[in-house]
Amino acid sequence: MKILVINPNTSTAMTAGIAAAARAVAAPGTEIVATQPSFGPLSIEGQYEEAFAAAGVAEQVRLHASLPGQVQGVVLACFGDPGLDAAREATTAPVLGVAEAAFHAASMLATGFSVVTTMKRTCIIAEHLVHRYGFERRCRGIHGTDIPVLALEDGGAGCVDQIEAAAREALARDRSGAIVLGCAGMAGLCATLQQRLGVPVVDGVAVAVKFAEALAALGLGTSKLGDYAAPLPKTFVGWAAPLGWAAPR
Ligand code: 2AL
Repeated sequence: MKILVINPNTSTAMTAGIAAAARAVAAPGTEIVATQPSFGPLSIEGQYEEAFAAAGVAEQVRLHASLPGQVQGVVLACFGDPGLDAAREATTAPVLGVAEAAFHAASMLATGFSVVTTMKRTCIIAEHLVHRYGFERRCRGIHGTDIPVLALEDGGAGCVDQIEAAAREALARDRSGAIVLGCAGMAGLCATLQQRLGVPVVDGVAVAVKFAEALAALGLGTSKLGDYAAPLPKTFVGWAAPLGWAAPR
């Protein structure tokens, strides 16, 4: 099966790191196709940037996943899950956001989890996601490290001690049993952190790939009944003109 992994930011180094993390967990018969938007911010650390990232996700889904059977799963590899609902309208494949997938996985591994993320300002965005997905009773804290996303571009080895320290403090302060990594750029650090911390450390990229594989293998895709129905055929203007939904699709 083919899984489209979209890095919603435009850092090609981060796309490569996310692709490697996805391929490391993918089943032998799974092809990972990693991509990123053709426009938008190099990293996503606020809501202005996230607005562009959501449009970039819609662009990539339209280009690579909007025809029936084109891919069997889609993973959005940014912790804000930008454009998740738009992506689900635009494809019949299952679409997994890394935050939503990580919250589900962590909730099956511990009664409560803590999120350790990048810039402190993104904590409120993550908090909105916790509410949106209904994980208020499982998420016991969201902790910013003020590590810039692009410091994780090369895999983030230089940041691992700081993330470990924040995770230790979170586990103790929140009385949590698991850590959710709050940035797709942290994917390559997951095994090291789990080994050091001795608790489940959940990287959303890995669990989203495995959930996508499982749903696709079960023949499950995004519902087209209701608000995830395909977009209406419509003319788009300006730079988005090629991305409008065409009638025969
Ligand atoms: C992210 C992420 O995963 N990628 C990105 O550019 N920003 N999220 C975050 N909380 O830093």
